[in-house]
Amino acid sequence: MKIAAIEAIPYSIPYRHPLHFASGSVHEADHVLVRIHTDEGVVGLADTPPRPYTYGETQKSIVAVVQDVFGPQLIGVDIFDREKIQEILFRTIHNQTAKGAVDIALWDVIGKTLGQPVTKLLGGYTDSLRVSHMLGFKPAQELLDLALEFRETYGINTFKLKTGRHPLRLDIEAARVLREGLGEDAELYMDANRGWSANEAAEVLRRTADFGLQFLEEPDDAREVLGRRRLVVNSPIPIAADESAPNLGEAAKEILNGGANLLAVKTARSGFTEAAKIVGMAEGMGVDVYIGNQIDTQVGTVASVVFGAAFAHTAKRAAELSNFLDMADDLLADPLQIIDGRIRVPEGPGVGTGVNEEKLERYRSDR
Ligand code: MUC
Ligand code: MG
Repeated sequence: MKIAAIEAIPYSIPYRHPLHFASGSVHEADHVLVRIHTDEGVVGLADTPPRPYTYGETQKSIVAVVQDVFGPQLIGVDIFDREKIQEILFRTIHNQTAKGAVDIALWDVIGKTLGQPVTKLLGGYTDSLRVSHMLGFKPAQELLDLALEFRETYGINTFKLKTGRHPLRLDIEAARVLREGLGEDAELYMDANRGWSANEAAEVLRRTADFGLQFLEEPDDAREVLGRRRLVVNSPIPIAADESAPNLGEAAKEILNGGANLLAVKTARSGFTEAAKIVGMAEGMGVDVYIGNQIDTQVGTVASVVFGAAFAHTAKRAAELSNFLDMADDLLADPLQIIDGRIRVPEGPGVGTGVNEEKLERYRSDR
């Protein structure tokens, strides 16, 4: 069975609650839906979030690279020749999320063709994941009110606090208010999106030592190698790499360089194929991972659930799966539900990323 056509459809859905963080903000999901058609009429789908501040991609660049670069090389290739497809995709450097979406859409095609859920083809470890919710920049009391509301409504008790503003005045205060208000049982960690210097991060770690934080993600710019290494060596909690480890090679380098001792794995930027390699590499090096969020829609989140639930190593920790709740609407045909703080993997064949066609018509911006 061969790839017959690849579509890259730009669309835009507003956010009810915009998300602000140290490296940018998101007011609307101006994403790209990738659709791959086979010569036998099977269609695979995946969502692509442009994150210019993280990967340098834009909605237009994603559409262009999928349609003009990947499309012509992939048409005619057998859907099961996965290694050949990887070689074609990785001939082009960068374009992380565009490659990720093509890979996930192809897995969707494979699952649908075989009549199997992709989560089982990947590993089939479990049927649901525990959810962690990402809290953007807001005054401390508003953050606590929101976290309490999420706990009450969805049973979520793990929160990632976006930091990287003013470390002493805003970030530490927000963490303190959350810990006091949520109590000892809540899992809490911080992500500064490179907003601090290594010294500021060290100061935050000293002052939050008794807050029971689980880990600290991307505190500073990992390219400042010695500062980052010093942090990792001296930190009482793991230092996680997110945007400093966007692919297999960089993830390996960060661990070997001593720039991180925990890894965020994001299907949006790694697809399933590269993400699985990152997980295997991390496991072999004794490094924990967790499923991160690329500010995903429900379509993107389903892919994270499918992948995260497939492996023991990714299912261990709570996964960042709930930021679609901030969106005004979504394309996913069967809306996701968070019950008792967990999301279940879809049961049907493929990835489960089927979209509502009427909504796609309404939100697509290429007509
Ligand atoms: C995260 O963990 O950093 C914010 C920017 C981005 O690219 O992803 C998000 C979440
Ligand atoms: Mg991050």
